[in-house]
Amino acid sequence: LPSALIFDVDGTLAETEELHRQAFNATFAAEQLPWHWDATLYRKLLDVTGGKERIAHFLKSEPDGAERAADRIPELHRAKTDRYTALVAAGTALRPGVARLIREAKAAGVKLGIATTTSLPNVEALLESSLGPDAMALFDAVGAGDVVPAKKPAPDIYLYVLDALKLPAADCVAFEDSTNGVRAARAAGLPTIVTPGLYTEGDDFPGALAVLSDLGEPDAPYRHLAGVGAG
Ligand code: XBP
Ligand code: MG
Repeated sequence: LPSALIFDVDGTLAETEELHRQAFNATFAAEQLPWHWDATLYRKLLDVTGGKERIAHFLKSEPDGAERAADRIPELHRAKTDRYTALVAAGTALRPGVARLIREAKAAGVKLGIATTTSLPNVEALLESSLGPDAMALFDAVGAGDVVPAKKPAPDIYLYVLDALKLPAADCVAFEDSTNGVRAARAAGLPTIVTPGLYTEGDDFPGALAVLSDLGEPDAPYRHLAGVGAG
């Protein structure tokens, strides 16, 4: 077995990206900003990871929006995080097989990590609403948001988590749903299993160990983990 499983959050643990989109749009509307991100535009905007970075990138294509709002990004993003955590706390299901994999890895003494570009309050809200109030304690290392300066596809967040786990990349497995995520994990040296989701179906995942519809098939994770790790 691998020594640790390291999970991406959005799209991998749960289909949260629609809730992020909703939270961004509700925040723009509440602030009387004339922006609305439909699903087609949002899919393109996901090329830029991180909510603050995503807004800044969007503003480059808004001729008069840029000057008006650029200095308000941190404030807008805080309001978006408040909206998103409230949406998630109302109840969000994990993707098939995720809870079982976490539970069985824990029981087998395999360590667990989180490596995400999303903000820490969002991770806590998702995990506590889906796995219970003590969910964060299941994880031996959590890397989220601005804890590293360069977000995915840079490897930094995965290197941060590996450093916290004190494990070599080759002994661990990363779980991702996006091209940016796979690039980050592979650049950190991690074998990476991909479960594409709503916003990443049909994308390319160069270097992935396996691309699976989800982790729900009884044998799926173990079939692909069998040859990986320190054993
Ligand atoms: C996905 C992202 C995040 C979220 C928004 O992260 O790109 O930016 O869309 O989160 P991952 P914030 O799949 O790596 O978890 O607004 O909190 O940045
Ligand atoms: Mg993701």
